[in-house]
Amino acid sequence: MGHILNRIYTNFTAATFATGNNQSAYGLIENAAIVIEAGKIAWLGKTRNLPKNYNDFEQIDLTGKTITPALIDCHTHIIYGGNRAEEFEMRLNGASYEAVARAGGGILSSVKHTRAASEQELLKAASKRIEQMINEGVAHIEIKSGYGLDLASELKMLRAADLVGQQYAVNVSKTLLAAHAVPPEYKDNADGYIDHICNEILPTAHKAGLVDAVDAFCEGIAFNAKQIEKLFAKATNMGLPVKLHAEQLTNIGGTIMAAKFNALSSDHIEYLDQAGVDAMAKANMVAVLLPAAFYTLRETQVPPIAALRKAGVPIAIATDCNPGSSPISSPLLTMNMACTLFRLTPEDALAGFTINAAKALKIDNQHGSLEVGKIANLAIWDVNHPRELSYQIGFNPLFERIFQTIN
Ligand code: DI6
Ligand code: FE
Repeated sequence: MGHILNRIYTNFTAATFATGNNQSAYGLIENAAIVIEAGKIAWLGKTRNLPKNYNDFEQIDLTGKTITPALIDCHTHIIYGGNRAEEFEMRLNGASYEAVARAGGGILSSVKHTRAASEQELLKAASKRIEQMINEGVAHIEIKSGYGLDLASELKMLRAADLVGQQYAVNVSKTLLAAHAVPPEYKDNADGYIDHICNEILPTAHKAGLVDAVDAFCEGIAFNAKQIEKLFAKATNMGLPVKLHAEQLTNIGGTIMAAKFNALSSDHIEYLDQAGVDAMAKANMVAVLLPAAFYTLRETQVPPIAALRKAGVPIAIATDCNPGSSPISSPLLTMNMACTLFRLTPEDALAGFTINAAKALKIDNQHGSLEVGKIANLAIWDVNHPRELSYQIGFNPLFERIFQTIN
């Protein structure tokens, strides 16, 4: 890992994902060179065309290696207290859903442990997961709250997320997901809890500078579209972008509602229909697919990928790192799952963790592709071709991650 202000790399394969005249798969450039100047990409092209005016820059030969944009995980719940290994084991020993719930399992188990932990304890609990992501070339993580479900605990989670960005060489986007589940204090009163989020949690968290976006879980077991619409109206009035967990288990109209607010993304969307796809395209939303949650829950309904492609909706992929439905900290394994379970191509999977993830977080003006003027956050891999990143399982070929401390 290094932060590098001025340097030249030569003789590698570049997966640029650049828009414009390079329309080859991956935006591939073979025998590429890149000039990093003041932490940004100053030049990129064939090594033989390298301009002479950077003669005083250190130059490093990367023959046999591949450079991609540093990875971006655009959907995680990486901060939480405790874990759910016990209920995982209980279920595999034959315990029913009710038995697990009676033993205190499920989201509310994570809520209990998250409420009991201090900010520092939450950070420490997440450290191995964050290090794993960084070791796989991640430079930007989106982190959601949603295991606090009260004012103090939601703020604590967001502050812990903030600390991740301060204490690790990684950028963080903070998302308020107070509308993740109905807390015990509001049992049978989801409307009352939504009001509490609108009137207390959201304004306080926003005032503290802790909210980059607002998310919610639209599902029979969480909140309906009408309840979330109220929250999204409030967020939009405050100038905050919204995004949604939608159509994961059923279709209750979440994405169509979110599109009315020009949401950044709709995430999961296994049960999205054509009208939902059309609404996403019209609202310039990104589809965030979460194959590790699909895998863990042993789902069978695959997201409508052909329809999304046809409508031109960009597809991002993310880990959904969380203690219940997606206990994974590996973007590379997630990319493999996207290919094997969803039949995405290796190019789609890598685009999903770079340029399209950047679009889902609205950071694509500075991140997500190798293009002149963008910040030089790079992943250098010990592979000959970017397709190898999705192909190998349980294998991490990262050679070096370049992370700039500029913004
Ligand atoms: N969808 C999910 O699959 C997770 N949250 C969400 O909104 C479940 C999170 C958990 O079980 O802790
Ligand atoms: Fe999630």
